[in-house]
Amino acid sequence: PFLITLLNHEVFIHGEYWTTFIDDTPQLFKMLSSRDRATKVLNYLADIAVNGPSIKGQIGLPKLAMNPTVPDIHDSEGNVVNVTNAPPSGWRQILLEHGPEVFAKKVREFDGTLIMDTTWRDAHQSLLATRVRTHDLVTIAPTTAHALAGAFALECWGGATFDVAMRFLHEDPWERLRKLRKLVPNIPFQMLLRGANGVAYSSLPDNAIDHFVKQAKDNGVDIFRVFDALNDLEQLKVGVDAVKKAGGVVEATVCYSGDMLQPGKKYNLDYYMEIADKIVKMGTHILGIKDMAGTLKPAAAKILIGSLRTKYPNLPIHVHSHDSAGTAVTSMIACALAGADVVDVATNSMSGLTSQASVNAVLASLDSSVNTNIDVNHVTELDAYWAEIRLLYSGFDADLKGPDPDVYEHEIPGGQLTNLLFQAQQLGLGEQWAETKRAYREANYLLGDIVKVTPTSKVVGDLAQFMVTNKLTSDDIRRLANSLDFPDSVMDFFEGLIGQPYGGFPEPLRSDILRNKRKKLTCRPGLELAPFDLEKIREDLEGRFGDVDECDVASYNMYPKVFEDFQKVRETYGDLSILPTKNFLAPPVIGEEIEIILEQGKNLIIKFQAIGDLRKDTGTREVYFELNGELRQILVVDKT
Ligand code: 3PY
Ligand code: ZN
Repeated sequence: PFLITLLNHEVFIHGEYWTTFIDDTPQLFKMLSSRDRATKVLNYLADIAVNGPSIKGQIGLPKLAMNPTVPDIHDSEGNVVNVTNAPPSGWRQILLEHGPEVFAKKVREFDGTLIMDTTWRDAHQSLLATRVRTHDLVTIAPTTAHALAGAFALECWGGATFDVAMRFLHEDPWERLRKLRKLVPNIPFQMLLRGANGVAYSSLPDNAIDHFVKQAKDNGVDIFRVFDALNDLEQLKVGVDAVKKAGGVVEATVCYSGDMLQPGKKYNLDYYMEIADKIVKMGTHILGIKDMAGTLKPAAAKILIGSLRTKYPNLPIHVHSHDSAGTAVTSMIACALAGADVVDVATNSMSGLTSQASVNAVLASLDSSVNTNIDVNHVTELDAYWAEIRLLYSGFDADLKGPDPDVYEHEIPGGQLTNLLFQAQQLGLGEQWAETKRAYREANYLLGDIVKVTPTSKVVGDLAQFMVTNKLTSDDIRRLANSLDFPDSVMDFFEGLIGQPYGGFPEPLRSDILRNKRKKLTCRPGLELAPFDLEKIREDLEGRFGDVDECDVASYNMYPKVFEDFQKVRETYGDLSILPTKNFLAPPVIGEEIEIILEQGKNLIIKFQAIGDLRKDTGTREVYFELNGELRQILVVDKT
């Protein structure tokens, strides 16, 4: 991107540049911010016209060659609902009016089963590599506000969506949140917060977590599902305290790992009841149960939720699951029957496999006398949009064909399962996949049979891939531990940077792996980290990137390098979230007309006309467009 600006700079065009030109010309970046938005979008279109699709991980072009259609939803008399009207009031109004305590109380008192729709976060994180863009969420948001008005919440933020938005989609996660919030004033928004890690992969100083959560709350998040990947309560508490300070709804969560009904399991009913007890003492508005791998069988769900219900009659219980083993619908029903107040579902076309249970399947499976606060016809109508979205993002869809019963053995979380499969498929080695799953199971046991979810799942995955690539067995790892070069995530884990695992670290493996390279932390990592000087960070960012706000500071704190790269891309391409997804993912074809809505009443009509010949001396091409009737040409470096 920087090169494009440089090449379009008049000094360069006139061949008058000097060797320190870039260093001497800081306004190269400044100049970019004054260029009009249209030119920036043209820069992007010109680049992909010459160099092909640019989004990492995409295989092939979208199977949908048009923009998805927003379906109509109908009221009980069969009239089309005008979704530009204000949506019916929902649970968010109760929250705003009465605050988190009363909200939680009313959720508990609700006579029926509520749903949370995960389509905007976990469903696409699990099925489409987290690639669903703001543009497509914003397009369906007004209809969703009407169709799902009675839902407990929409899960729409946090988890992997935060860094993927900046890293791969070149868009600002905070802008996504604000845009959606404006369009959905009635349904609570839920986010996934990784405790002391925020939305990153390891601990940050406590003040950075507080700062991040405050921005999230102020910009639109209502309910925070807070978990720690090792169920390390010290780590969890950092996130819980941050949400309390920010005034959000706390959903402190127990991570459920493996099938607790299998005899001899480390994580059994007693374990979960003990963790839940500590969470309740910590103070939470809602108790979350998070079955990230989909190993919570219906029979276990009945026992676990039933036991929690009996012990905590007044506490709302919210259950999350994945359908990797094919049991999510029955498990969610078992949870509802055992007394869960809220269960997680996804729209049909984005459900099943490694995602959540299908909303229609759950609604159909519940006894018809159970009130779900949801109009089943609206849910069905809404899904037509997502069926098209699934085709639009086909380039990120792993070729998973059905349930994986091996999940009870390897216990790979939903999102990671598709990711690892996708990688194995790209390598084209059928055998590689079975081997990866076996190695994952072995790696888990080597690490001490830990709870596996981001970021600990990455540790297990990295160790598994290390074993497969280097053809190492568990015995080899133990025997050679003090001479092998382990992945960083494995070193971090053994150092204690991700928290303390239940039952402690396996020895002598820990000492052998750490040797004298790393120390052994015995307290939570955040206690060793100096607080961030937020004022100084802000000033530094302002000096480098111009206008920044507190959200930018929070983005930088979570992912410094990703944020810096994102700023540079934005200087060149502007706000790419305004571009329809078809044109974001696929190069334009000659003669194609693209309509971009900048804001209400301000449209760009872009017609792609031609690509010029390659200039051998500079390796560039001119790309020709018509922009609102005027000819525009853009110079692009040909990287093909
Ligand atoms: C995340 O942390 O991103 C997860 O989805 C964990 O389940
Ligand atoms: Zn999940």
